[in-house]
Amino acid sequence: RHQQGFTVFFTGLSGSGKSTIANALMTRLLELTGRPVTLLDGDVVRTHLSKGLGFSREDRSINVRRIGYVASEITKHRGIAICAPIAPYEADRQYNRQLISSFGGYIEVFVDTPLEVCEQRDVKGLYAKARAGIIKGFTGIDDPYEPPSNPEIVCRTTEETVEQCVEKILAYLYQEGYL
Ligand code: GGZ
Repeated sequence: RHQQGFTVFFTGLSGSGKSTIANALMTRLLELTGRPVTLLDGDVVRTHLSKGLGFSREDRSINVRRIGYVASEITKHRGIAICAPIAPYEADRQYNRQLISSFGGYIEVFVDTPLEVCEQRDVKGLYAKARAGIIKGFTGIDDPYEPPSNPEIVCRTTEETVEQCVEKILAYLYQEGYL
């Protein structure tokens, strides 16, 4: 069978839970499909693919579009890509959506965790540094996050567990014929 490739593109604030859900989704997709799954996570991308880029509007845009380009190649060759950058700008997400959709599925997942919750969690202590002015231009504090206007799926991590978010995404993928 020649199944279509697809990309699950997570977007949300730092500490929203993107990486956690993305990793759990990858595990489930590997179990269920046996197909190759490529995870393009923020940290790994910025140490390799986007090494040297910072967090200006321009650099974030380049970073997010590079991720989109790699995901589009994977999707074109019938693979499965999972991306999990903040991707704060609607224009970059729309650009990726158009590019990836021309080769296969594009499923945008908005991890809609309120800023207050991300800040309370502050797993890496970055929000505290941003509040103290040690980090400048931190998303949600003194840099913008434009919420997606047309995501396929919204995950509310204050109301749903990681497993429930993953099951919701899998149900959508079955429903749309990607699995
Ligand atoms: C936002 C920053 C910043 C600034 C460093 N703003 O919790 P993390 O650490 O692992 O997730 C954040 C990550 C964001 O990188 P992305 O490539 O996902 O961002 S974007 O899509 O906007 O290009 C955070 C860390 O990098 N980090 N400085 N100023 N996050």
